[in-house]
Parts: sequence; C-alpha cells; structure tokens
Amino acid sequence: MDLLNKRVLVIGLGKSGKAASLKLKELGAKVLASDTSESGEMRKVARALNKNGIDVRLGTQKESLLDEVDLVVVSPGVPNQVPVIKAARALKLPVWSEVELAYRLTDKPIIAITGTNGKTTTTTLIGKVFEAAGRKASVAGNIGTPLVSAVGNDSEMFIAEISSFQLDAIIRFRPKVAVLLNITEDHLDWHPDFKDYVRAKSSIFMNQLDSDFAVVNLDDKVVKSLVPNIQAGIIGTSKHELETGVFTKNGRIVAKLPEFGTSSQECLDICGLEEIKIRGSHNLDNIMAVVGACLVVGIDVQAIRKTVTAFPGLEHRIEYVATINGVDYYNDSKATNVGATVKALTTFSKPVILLVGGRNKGNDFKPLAQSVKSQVKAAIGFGEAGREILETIPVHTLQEYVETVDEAVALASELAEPGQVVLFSPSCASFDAFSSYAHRGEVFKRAVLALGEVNGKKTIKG
Ligand code: UMA
Ligand code: ADP
Repeated sequence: MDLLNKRVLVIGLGKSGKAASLKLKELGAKVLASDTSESGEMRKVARALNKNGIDVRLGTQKESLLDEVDLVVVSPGVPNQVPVIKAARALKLPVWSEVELAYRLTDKPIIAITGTNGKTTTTTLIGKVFEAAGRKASVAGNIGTPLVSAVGNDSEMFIAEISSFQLDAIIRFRPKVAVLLNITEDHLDWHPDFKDYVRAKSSIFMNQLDSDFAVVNLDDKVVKSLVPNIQAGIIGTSKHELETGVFTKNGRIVAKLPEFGTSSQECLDICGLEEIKIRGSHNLDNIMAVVGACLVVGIDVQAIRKTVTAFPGLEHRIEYVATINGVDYYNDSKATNVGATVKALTTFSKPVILLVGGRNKGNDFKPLAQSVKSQVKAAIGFGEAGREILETIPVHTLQEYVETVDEAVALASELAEPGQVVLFSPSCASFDAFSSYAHRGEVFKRAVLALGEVNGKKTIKG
C-alpha cells in the first residue's frame, strides 16, 4: 500500500497512535498527530514524535485538523461519536483504526480473536501453542502491543487480540481465522447501545471469504445468531456433540473436521477434561476455540494437547491467592463486566463472599443478580458503583457497602467462615480508584496477604 506523501491525521497518542504515527512516517506519509491531552506526559510524547519529523497538535480536536487530510487513523479509546470523527465521516474521508492500517501493511495471515471475555486467555494460549509447535508467530493487538508495531517482523502469522473499539473502524481487515468467543453487555459508555456493540464485534467476519475460517462458540446465543451471515468456513465449538467442529464428548475434547484429516465418522482426540488445569467451564470454551483455530492453520495436535493441558491460567483471572484461616481468596480483578463475574461464580461449589464494585461502563447488573443464588453468602460493594450493584442483588443475601478494596477485604475476612471462598470479581472497570485492573488486583492481593500476617502470626497456605 502506497503511503508516500499521503497526508494522514492520527487521533489519540496512546500506544496505538504513537506506533501508527511512527510507522506512517517511516513509510513516507506526512503525519499530523493529535491528542486532546496536554499533560506533561503527553508533551513528552509530542517531543519524541517531533524529533521523528511528525507534526503534533495537543488540545481540543477541532474539525480544522481535517483540512487537507487524505486519511484519518483513529486510536481505539477515541469513541466514534466525537465531533472530529463524525466530521471526517461526513467529509467522506477514510477513517481507519490502527488495526486496519496494520492489515493494509502486511500480507501475512492473521488469526484475530474477539469476544466480550476470554480474549487475552485465548490469544495467549494460541501464542503458546505456536511456540510449542516451533512456529514463528507474533502475539499483538489489544493484549498490549499495537498490531501496527508488529507488522514487518519475520513472523509467519499474527495472533491478534481485537477489541470492539478496534473493529469499529475497519474497512478491509480480513483475518484468515476469526474467533468469536461470546457476546454479553460491555463498553456501553463507548458504544451507543448493545446493538452497536454486537455490530462492531460481528464485523470481524465481514470481509472474510469462504477460504477463511470463523471459529464460533455455538453455546453462546448471540454468537450463534450471527452464523447465517458468515461467509467463512464455520468451525463451531460446543459443550454438546456437533456434527462437525470442536466439542466435548464423554468427558473429552474432540475435533471432527473432515477437511483437516479427521474422517467424517472419526473424532480427533485432544484431551480429557480432567487433564485441564485452568478452572471454569468458560475456559473450556476458550480452549476449544484454541483447538479450532490452531487445527485449521495446520498445527500439530501434540503441540495443542501439551499446551492446553499445561496452562495454569493468567494473573488476575480467577487467580488463587491464599488460604487464610480456612478461607480461600481468589483475585478476578480482570472481571470488568457482569458476564465475567457470572462465569466466575459458576466455578465454585463452596459458599462465596463476593466483592463487587468500581466504575460502571453503562452495563446492567441484573444478570449478576440472577446468578447470585444461595451459594453467595454475602455481597460486599465497594467504590463508585458498589451501592448500585447491591441494589440489584436479592435482599436475602447479606449486603454491605464500603469505600475501598482494603476495607472490602477486611470485612470479607470477618464475614467468611472456614470452608468458604472470598471472590474479588468486580464486574466493573477499575478507573474510579486505580490506574488499571492489574493495579486493582495487586492492591487486593496485598490486602489479602497482609491478613495472613496479623500479629506477626503466619496463617497462610498458598
Ligand atoms: N483521546 C483523544 N481524543 C478523544 C479521546 C481520547 O485524543 O476524543 C486520546 C486520549 O487522551 C489518549 C488516547 O486518545 O491519549 C487514547 O488512546 P487509547 O485509549 O486508544 O490507548 P492506547 O494506549 O492506544 O491503547 C489501546 C487500547 N486501549 C483501549 O482500547 C482503551 C489498549 O487496550 C491496547 O492494549 C492498545 O491500544 C494496543 O492495541 C486496553 C483496553 O483497556 C488494554 N482495552 C479495552 C478492554 O480490553 O476492555 C477494549
Ligand atoms: P478479555 O481479554 O476478553 O478481557 P481475559 O482472558 O482477560 O479476557 O478474561 C477476562 C475476564 O473474563 C476474567 O474475569 C476471566 O475469568 C473471564 N473469562 C475468561 N474467559 C471467559 C469466557 N470465555 N467467558 C466468560 N468469561 C471469561
């Protein structure tokens, strides 16, 4: 794609905008980069870009930025309703997300993973399977490294975690394999409504051809409803037996993909469910998606088997912290929406003290209330949305509100009895009090570990 002398406006100078600006400049484009922030940190970014010959404007993003521009590249955190983006579209200027730009700059195949929850777990696992198989691929995208900074390296394939924000401004982005894990409410402070969120998620399939693959979780109602409109070859996953696809049968994960070596009668055995270390039936969905995506790109089944059975899970996702005075503490700080907490609750058979709260992203907490059955002995709300969540929870559950995560841990330790679980699964974003979900998870873990040190007496296991 020829970008020489193209006049490109880059909006938002976080990781994606910075990487896009530098790549565009390297390819000979005339780049104007802009961010609404005028903080000291942003000024530093601006100086670094200036040094590379990139013009930068900080402050209000007026429509005049669009004067004499051929292309607009937008960062994922910039909602498409902001005036400058609306004006660009009204002027019929192409508006590309950073992943669209990345796509135009490579001819290597992309495995793209999206869904409300499970993206990072699934993306990480696919990366590990490639490693185990000795195949050279780059893991990038919403997981942390902008896709545009990965293109141009010597990988044979890109494994890209893709968010709804990134999908919102794609035009030709066409993954060889598109994975859609699930869709429940999230990010309704960015998308105007749930319908728009589903539209953005489903656009991962919109440019695929029948020579491509769509790995779809057929147990998810919303995902299943999208299947008739998908052009790519469908690789369904399910916890029920399928005619073809990846599914569970007699306590094992099996694959029946006639076009990839398994005969139409026979199933390819992947592993027994009891061999899997990562907890939760939702992680079974993630693993089945990994199996489907890896088999269709020709990865050896041994590498898949070895990786999915060894994987212990990622930090901040139903992460075991410690057992103190007979109570198990779990950190699920990455549960930033209701769907993730609903799944977390299903993974415990012991009574649970649930810690919820943070910043609401415009989501409805009713599905959480429905899954708070007798198993939840108490719900402790904290932070900005803590009270709002408690209001939706059935009254027969003991409810308490506190301001901070530290106070929530202290109260949970008083309420919990031996044999019970304290589950920190907030259902909300962390930005009311923390810089990220990881920061919030660290604060939770520190508070838990401090409980075990009370009076200098160590009572921790784990
Ligand atoms: N800004 C403007 N104009 C506006 C609004 C914002 O200029 O109208 C500026 C802000 O001041 C800020 C920049 O735009 O400086 C925002 O950049 P960004 O939020 O797009 O941040 P990046 O650093 O580029 O990070 C993004 C993803 N962030 C978001 O989607 C919010 C990162 O995902 C991703 O890792 C990175 O690109 C690389 O692909 C983070 C995330 O929270 C982890 N994602 C959401 C999630 O997982 O739930 C979708
Ligand atoms: P994402 O990158 O989509 O946020 P993660 O793998 O980081 O996904 O997990 C985020 C949260 O969602 C964690 O609380 C995790 O336990 C939960 N989760 C993981 N996979 C799924 C799934 N398939 N369905 C529902 N929740 C999930």
